[in-house]
Amino acid sequence: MPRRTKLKRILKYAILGLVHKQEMSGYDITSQFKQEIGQFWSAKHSQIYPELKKLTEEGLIEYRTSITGAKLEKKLYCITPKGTRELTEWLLSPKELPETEKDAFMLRLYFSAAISREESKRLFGDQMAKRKEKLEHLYESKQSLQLLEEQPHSPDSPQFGHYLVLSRAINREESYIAWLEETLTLFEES
Ligand code: FER
Repeated sequence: MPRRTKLKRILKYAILGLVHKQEMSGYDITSQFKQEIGQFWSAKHSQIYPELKKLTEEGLIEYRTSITGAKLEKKLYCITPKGTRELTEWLLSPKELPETEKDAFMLRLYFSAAISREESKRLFGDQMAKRKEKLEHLYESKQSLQLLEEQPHSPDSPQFGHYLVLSRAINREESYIAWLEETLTLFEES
């Protein structure tokens, strides 16, 4: 129960962060959760619209209505000064370390005495292939970021935050793969 409240609160800041960057429709915001942000912080379509309504009622965001077609209206949201204050307050108040993320692969390893060495090796091989695929995707994202801007690694770049999240993900996956490779050699040796 407390966990759910916490997640909802974080969604609030994710939305504030997005509309702080630029004016966005509900659809734009949902798309962001399907693409970039969704890679490390997922949110469902069904959570986003109620949160937008709530944030509007709280005066943290506001919208103007834009007419796009003959009858099509869409709401374009932007952050209010009060919303910006809450966003920056959240950015500046780091909390305790979150619980270690659930990892089903770790759980399988923990109990792997129940399967044969060959089967364990297959489990590792499968994990390695998936991690390598993820790493490839991350490298591609990093390349796109560099195409967008020459110096995303500069703290002055508007893409710097994106670059940091991406470089941390690459660092994590490279290290994970190195550990998988190292562990596979243990299977070969004994
Ligand atoms: C992105 C592509 C992938 C991105 C983040 C990720 C921030 C993945 C992050 C992770 O696995 O932690 O464009 O942008």
